[in-house]
Amino acid sequence: MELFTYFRSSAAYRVRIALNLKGIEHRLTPVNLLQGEHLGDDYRALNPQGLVPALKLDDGRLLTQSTAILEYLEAEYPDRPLLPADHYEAARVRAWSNLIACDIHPVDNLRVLKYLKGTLAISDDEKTAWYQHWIHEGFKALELQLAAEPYCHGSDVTLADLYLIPQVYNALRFELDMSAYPKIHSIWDACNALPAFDDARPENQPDSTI
Ligand SMILES: N[C@@H](CCC(=O)N[C@@H](CS)C(=O)NCC(=O)O)C(=O)O
Repeated sequence: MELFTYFRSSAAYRVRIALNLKGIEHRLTPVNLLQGEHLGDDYRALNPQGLVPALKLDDGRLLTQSTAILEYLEAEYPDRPLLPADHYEAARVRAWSNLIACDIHPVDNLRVLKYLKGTLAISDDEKTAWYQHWIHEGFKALELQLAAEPYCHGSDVTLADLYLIPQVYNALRFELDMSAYPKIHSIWDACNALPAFDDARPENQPDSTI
């Protein structure tokens, strides 16, 4: 498989972790968001939305949207499950994942920040305040719900961890005060101790120095 990725893309980071955890052979093809490669014709031919990630399967078929990609990988490679077998517990894990994917990530995305800064002319401080506000809103609710022993749902890594860790990376990058989120912080430490997560970290990507 070929994953179109950008080292700091949290949506691509989720998929990188899943590919590692499930032991799926793949190669990474960087798409430089800062240079606008995702908006060019070549990449839009793969994903007309102009967003990373995109996943090219071995037979050439393409998938977009990280949540759809993760669902596909979960269905095709069930040996290392990322959802609890119990349907209620699986729905809780999906709820935490959606809290991040639907309620935090989209409003803090690069194109939103560019619009706020470029079109609406907000200051850098206002941009940071916006960014941190939406993470705090989500993390406050997550902190109350997560098991954190040692992962989001307890003793097994689940999809929720794949969504949380990239979001914490973003939070730390924007110097968010994490002191109110001890559970989230301990999950961050526990996950990063696993090779599948460590290998997927932005700083360990081939395009991190470009
Ligand atoms: N819902 C999409 C979001 C994808 C997304 O927003 N990717 C970001 C990077 S994390 C991106 O490509 N941003 C480019 C931009 O905002 O211009 C998914 O989960 O795949």
